[in-house]
Amino acid sequence: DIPTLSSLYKLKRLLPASSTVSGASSAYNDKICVIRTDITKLEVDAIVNAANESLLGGGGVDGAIHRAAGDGLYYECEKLDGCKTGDAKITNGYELPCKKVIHTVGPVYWSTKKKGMHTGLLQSCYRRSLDLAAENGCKSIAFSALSTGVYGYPSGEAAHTAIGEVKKWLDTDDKADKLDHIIFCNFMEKDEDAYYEWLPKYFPSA
Ligand code: AR6
Repeated sequence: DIPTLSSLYKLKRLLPASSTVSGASSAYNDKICVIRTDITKLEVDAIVNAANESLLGGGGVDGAIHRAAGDGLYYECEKLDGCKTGDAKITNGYELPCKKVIHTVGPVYWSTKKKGMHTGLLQSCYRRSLDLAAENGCKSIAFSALSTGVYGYPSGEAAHTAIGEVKKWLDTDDKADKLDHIIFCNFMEKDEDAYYEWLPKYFPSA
């Protein structure tokens, strides 16, 4: 399947002028996009952080988001009383170019897999994040590849679960028409490759 590039123009408008959208970036059905870039640079309404239960920052994308957002984000997170795995909480974006940050806590792959809970928890992260975005007036949301770094989720399995759950939400949720752009923002090539494999299976090119 060759993905359509019909809404690459729209996607570029969501990015700062200085950033480049590589030719490999693709847009699906005008609503779903996959890109590879630093999520802290995106001028979208909401970016989704792969946080931990403390919500007080860490390494990986969480560290990058807290560094770029500045202390204001930390102080707001301190008041949130943490977040359970599979759940999500929303804050302002502070010095980030996005308006809101949705902090969700993905499952640690091996420990949750032993209990057969990994898929349900990762699905819940995507669903809760989409709910919060729609409930808070966000029209565009960019997801980092939740749980695929320190938390050890295999890229292909994570992409399959992420895309499947987003598709299900779009097909069934009353709030689905509130979101105009859902962007899967990867950082590593292996994760981007997984999205190219799975996206056309759920969102065939128009
Ligand atoms: N922009 C976009 N994606 C990024 C960026 C970035 N700037 N930096 C890393 N990634 P991880 P997890 C990708 O480890 O597995 C933290 O310490 C990265 O390549 O950030 O959910 C938290 O505090 C990977 O694909 O999150 C938790 O303790 C994806 O982001 C723990 O790590 C997620 O990798 C959460 O682990």
